Amino acid sequence: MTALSTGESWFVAAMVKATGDMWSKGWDERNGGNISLRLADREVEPYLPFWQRGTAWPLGETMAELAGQYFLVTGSGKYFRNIQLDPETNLGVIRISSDGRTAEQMWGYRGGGVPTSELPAHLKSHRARQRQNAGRSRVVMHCHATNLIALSYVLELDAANVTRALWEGSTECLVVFPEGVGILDWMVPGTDSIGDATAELFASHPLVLWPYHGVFAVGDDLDESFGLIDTAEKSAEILVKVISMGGARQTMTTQNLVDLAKRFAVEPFAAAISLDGWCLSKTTEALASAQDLLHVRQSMFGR
Ligand code: 2HA
Ligand code: ZN
Repeated sequence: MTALSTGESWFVAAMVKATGDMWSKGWDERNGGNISLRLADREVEPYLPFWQRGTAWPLGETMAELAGQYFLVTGSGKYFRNIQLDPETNLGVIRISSDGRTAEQMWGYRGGGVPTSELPAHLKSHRARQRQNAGRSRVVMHCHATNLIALSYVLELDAANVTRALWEGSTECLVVFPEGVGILDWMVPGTDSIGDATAELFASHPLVLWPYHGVFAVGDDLDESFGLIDTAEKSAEILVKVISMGGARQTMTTQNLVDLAKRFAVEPFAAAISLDGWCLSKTTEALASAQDLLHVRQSMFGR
């Protein structure tokens, strides 16, 4: 039997393309970002004779529902910009053991690598989506999209408000992510708790914002999850420019958004469509007016 090279598989090629594009976008500095892609049994079958079960990493929580599933996952501490140079060192395939307690190394992570530190968030999110759509969502993608992170410092951090802002930032947004963006409080990354909180939000949103950190997306494939982040990030960039130019002087109305949803037959996130625009964080406004007062006092009284 001639050896079938996993490095030349469609799934490794697709991951190389996605991570290279994400690096080029500036979303994945250093070892920032991580991706998991679920592989169907029929897709791994031709490669199984050439894989060898290696290290078994214990999972924080038993994942019985994912038992026997295969995932292509970026390696912990690995740089997206290097994946194209050496996929077998920077990526790996894991199989969730039959008892759901460990992730077994099947391919990759050459030289002692391990799967991403965000593996709990990935696996819990896959599980949540599988409960919902019988496994159609095969990708969980995380990165440090610059403008989405920047917005998390100024927008009122509420799912409806952030969603509404992004919808108004660009006309295609409501059509691309009608279910809106979920948002967490700031939490320590790489933990079971942030994984649980993220997975819970994926039950109702395809995008989840981690304030001051980055964004998570789920999608049927790498193109879809990349496209979701790309669209939201583009809108965030526009909003950053608009806010930097002193704020919007005109924008889409609620009726415009309703008409858009009707034309493209999507059901928009009710809490966001019922808002009358979006707002900056009250804390920021309070801080800004306190600073203004201070400036007035300083200019009037010299102290
Ligand atoms: O993989 O992005 O959140 C590094 C990270 C952790
Ligand atoms: Zn991160």
